[in-house]
Amino acid sequence: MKKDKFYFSVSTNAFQIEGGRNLHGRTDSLWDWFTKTYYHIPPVNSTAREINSIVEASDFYHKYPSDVKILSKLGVDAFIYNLDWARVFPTDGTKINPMGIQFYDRVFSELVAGNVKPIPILFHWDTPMWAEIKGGWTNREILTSFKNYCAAMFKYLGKYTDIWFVNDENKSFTVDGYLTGQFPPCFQDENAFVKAVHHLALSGAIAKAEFKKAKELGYVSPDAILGIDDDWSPPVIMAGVDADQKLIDNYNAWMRDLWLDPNLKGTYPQEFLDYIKSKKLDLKITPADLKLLQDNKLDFIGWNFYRPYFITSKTALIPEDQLHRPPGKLPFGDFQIVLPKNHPHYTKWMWPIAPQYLQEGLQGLKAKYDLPVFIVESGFGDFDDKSQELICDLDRIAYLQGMLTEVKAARTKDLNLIGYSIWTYCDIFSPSAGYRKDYGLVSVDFNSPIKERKPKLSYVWYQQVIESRGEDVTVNEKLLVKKLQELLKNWDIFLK
Ligand code: BGP
Repeated sequence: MKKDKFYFSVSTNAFQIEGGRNLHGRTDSLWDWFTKTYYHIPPVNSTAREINSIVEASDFYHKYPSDVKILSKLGVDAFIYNLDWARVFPTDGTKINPMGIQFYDRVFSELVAGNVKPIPILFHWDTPMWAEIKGGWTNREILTSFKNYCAAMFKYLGKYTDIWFVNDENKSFTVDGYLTGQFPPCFQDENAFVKAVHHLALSGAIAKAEFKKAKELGYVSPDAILGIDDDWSPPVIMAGVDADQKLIDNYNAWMRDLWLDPNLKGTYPQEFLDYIKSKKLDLKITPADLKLLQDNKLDFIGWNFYRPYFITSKTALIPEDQLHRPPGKLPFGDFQIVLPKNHPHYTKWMWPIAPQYLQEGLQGLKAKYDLPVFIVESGFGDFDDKSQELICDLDRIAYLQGMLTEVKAARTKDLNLIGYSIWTYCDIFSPSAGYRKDYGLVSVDFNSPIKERKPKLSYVWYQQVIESRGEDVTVNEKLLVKKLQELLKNWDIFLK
């Protein structure tokens, strides 16, 4: 990987963008089961757009030739892409689907031809159903299948890139999939939770062992790097509540260390080990497991930074009129997450807007791990008005301007930041809000049979930022509108 190269990037995820869910040998993943089973009808107070299936999603499966051209035109250095395990291994942990490999081979070769580095992520929540019916991540057997999957992806795609991740947000997948039950596989089972956490940590070590073999076999370049990704939201004690380092440490043990330490240090935070013991949970972390982790540490950190979390102790009684909603409690830790009314900026989905914690987060990661950090996800979910000829997503630009201003400052300091990737390239299926929540720099008309693509104002703004290599983060609306009008006038048929 090129030293002191900084990557401006965008990221996305197979089950949210690809569609083509039943084509060319592919079979269902957890997210096909979940979206088919729990057909979302928007809640009464929701915005208007229907949420429906991911059978087509943004149809990247057919549209990728246009998308690669649009990415190349945007000028990004990289495209972070969460791969679809079930497309490549549709029936079991051994039989490879040639058309699954062929799809990703085509996408990656076109990206490289367009000067965009593909940065693959191997697993992002979408366990293949053939694995799930055998217990999925609660069953250690999945690790043999995952090993084969890693080996195949490094073999067939290793020539296209020297930056890889094993996972994207094991925390969201396990907490929401095995504790709160909000996301698939929709369990509320602490035994299942701790097993999934541990087996996912081991999957990172197994991926690294396969990565080393792939280097020996010449499938992957010797200086390629393999990372672990997590969505740590830096904790902020709610204003007016006493500072409490013990509370901060407890929060970080559960919301950062548990998801990074096993694969970067080969250890678990004591809070997790105590939790298993005190609840008499059915998980044995053997010395051999710890040795596997220690012998196969990952190389760098993927950080999904959208927002900080405002917190208080779990027992604090905060007057209801100071919060937008009742505190959010997790079934572990001594903290609760709050939405203080005295914080001025939130998104429509009540995600705090506070880019100033980007540098604080980098300082925290440097102090703890001192490894390169690639911001893998960071973006603004909104309900864009797509009825207009020009989609002037000024709120998204304001959010991104805040983030890229912090990125610009962070890069003048020794904070190990090697890349910043916007979530997301184009409008896609949102796990929490279906097609009602837009994150794209490029709009997708989900009602058009060809899922037509059209650049938003934020696309033109990010083009400007990248052209200046991150120096010019100003927002001149008139100029941006003019540029967007120009771009749309020549929006080539092959880009639609
Ligand atoms: C992250 C996920 C992404 C994306 C993002 C936005 O946690 O890794 O896949 O979904 O959140 O979330 P949402 O679309 O639910 O707002």
